[in-house]
Amino acid sequence: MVKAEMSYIMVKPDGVQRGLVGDIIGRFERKGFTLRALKLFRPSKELAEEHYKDLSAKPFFKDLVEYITSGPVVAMVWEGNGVVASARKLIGATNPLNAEPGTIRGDLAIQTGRNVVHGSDSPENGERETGLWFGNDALVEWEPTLKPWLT
Ligand code: RTP
Repeated sequence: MVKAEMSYIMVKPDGVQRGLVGDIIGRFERKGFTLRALKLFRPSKELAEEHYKDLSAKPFFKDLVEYITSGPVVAMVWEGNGVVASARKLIGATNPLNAEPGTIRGDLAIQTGRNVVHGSDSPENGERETGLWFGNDALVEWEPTLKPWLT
């Protein structure tokens, strides 16, 4: 069996505080991807640093970690063929001012440092981030049998 592709998607603290959780989750649901895990919690500094470790040399790294740990996030795993690239399209450009209208950031944000949502940038990072935020055994196995036209 071909291993399903997974993307780690996270509503960042500004998205939670602004009441955008339902809108953001709804976009992935309506697109047709399958939700495999979801939780609301406030991440530790260590978890945020590990998640963004590839950016640790960037001048904005400290601010980024402070932002991500400033309140609860909604952590999710979404599954489906091509979900990583598709989620990046749904999310839009890193700088929300450059993000197309119709994308999450294009519709809902104006600052790079407060861009409301994260999505894995490769299938490999989808696996890595899923393991980091959930541990693989927390994923819920289920089939969307009522909507076979989406699989
Ligand atoms: P993400 O990982 O959160 O999905 O974002 P991304 O791939 O679109 O962008 P990336 O380059 O990986 O940057 C990660 C997050 O760091 C913050 N950032 N701030 N102040 C700045 O110049 C700056 N650049 C990036 C953003 O929150 C970005 O989403």
